[in-house]
Amino acid sequence: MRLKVNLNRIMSSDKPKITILIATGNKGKFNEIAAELSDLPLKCISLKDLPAVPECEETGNTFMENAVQKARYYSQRFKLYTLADDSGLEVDALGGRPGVYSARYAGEPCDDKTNNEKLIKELTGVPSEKRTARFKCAMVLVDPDGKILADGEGVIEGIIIDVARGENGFGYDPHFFVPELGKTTAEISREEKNKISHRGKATRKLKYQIANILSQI
Ligand code: ITT
Repeated sequence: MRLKVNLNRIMSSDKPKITILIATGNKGKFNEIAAELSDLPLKCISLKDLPAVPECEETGNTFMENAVQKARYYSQRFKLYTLADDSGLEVDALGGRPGVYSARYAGEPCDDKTNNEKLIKELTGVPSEKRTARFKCAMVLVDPDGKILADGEGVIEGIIIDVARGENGFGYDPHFFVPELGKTTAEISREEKNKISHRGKATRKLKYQIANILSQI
């Protein structure tokens, strides 16, 4: 209850209280996270607003390990409050792959197109009832010294379809079909995706923690 009161008060204040670096090189991710946080008194900036630095290595075995690694790396570089997410697709028929390797599934160099082509090729002959999959997202906010202030995870279940559908979103969205919607996550708006997606769920978990932090500033 106390958290709710704080959240309402915080949301009604329009002057940014802190700047948060959303540390991702992925524009689709940035837009989804910034939209979800847009009613908090924060200034969200991206890596594109800052001088270029070498990309963070991602050597963790879990999404959360990688999210923490990215957030700490960029917070230490820029001395800013930093939010990072690590996310990916787990496909049951592929033993959970591509998982933490989702961004580079097709090997280097790769992009959404080559990653999707590899995914569909690997699922050749797998019937639709065995094409169950999920997007997972782990997200963390650290302070300028790398101390974890907030964290959260989110999941969305779906099925991988062969033929791409929709123009929105990014990554594997055109092949990720959500049975309850009868649509892929590329066929819905950013607002609709945020309501149900792994990233939307993780961002909302952080949002309440961030609002609480802001209420004390
Ligand atoms: P940063 O590390 O710079 O944040 P990235 O794209 O490399 O950007 P990840 O390492 O977290 O990010 O890899 C996530 C990959 O998983 C992403 O590139 C997509 O291929 C896939 N993915 C994650 N969330 C997705 C979503 O909402 N829709 C479609 N594909 C998604």
